Amino acid sequence: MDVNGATVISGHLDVESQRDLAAVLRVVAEQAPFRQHETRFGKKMSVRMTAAGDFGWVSDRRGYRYAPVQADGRPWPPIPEELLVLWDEVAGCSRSPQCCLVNFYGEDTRMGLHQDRDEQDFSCPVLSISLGDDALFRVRGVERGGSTQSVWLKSGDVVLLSGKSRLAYHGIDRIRFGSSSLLPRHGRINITLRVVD
Ligand code: MD6
Ligand code: FE
Repeated sequence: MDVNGATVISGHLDVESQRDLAAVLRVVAEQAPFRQHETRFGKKMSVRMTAAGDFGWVSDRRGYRYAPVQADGRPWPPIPEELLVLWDEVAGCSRSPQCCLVNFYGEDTRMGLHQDRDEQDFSCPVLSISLGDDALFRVRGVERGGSTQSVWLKSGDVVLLSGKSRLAYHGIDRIRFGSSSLLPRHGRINITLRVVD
């Protein structure tokens, strides 16, 4: 499905793969705990984040940036094999992902409209995977004055921002807390894979 240029592959992962991914992410979170970052304005973001790969993504009063190590100096854990396989299947990119960002959305968590443009090579897509509760995903058209289109993302859906839509503004307006039973305490996990440098 095309949503203002974003490719939404509904139901790409079956429930078993979703459970496997949730389990490998628990291992990632043991080595790199979820954190609620501050923005440069000193406000806490509502999403909780962690990462795997050569780079993670951090934000604090100095602003946001990719970082090769965690705040405590430990390296980020490796990107789980399952995700590297998924990238090879659907990304259509010869380079391997260097950052796997993991966002956790609890009740009343949202993500404002933003562009993913801190990477060097926009010919590589950003691939996202949704796990857990449904989320209202909004994408703005890339044409001048483009209007926004929204879609409810469900657990197991995959989204690709590539080509013309690579720099499209997008965000999460809200989640339907408790709509999925994949995660024991509900909420939503979004995984994004990207090539950074
Ligand atoms: C989310 N997704 O689904 C937020 N970015 O929670 C993103 O910010 C995103 O879905 C780049 C490409 C695909 C995405
Ligand atoms: Fe994004």
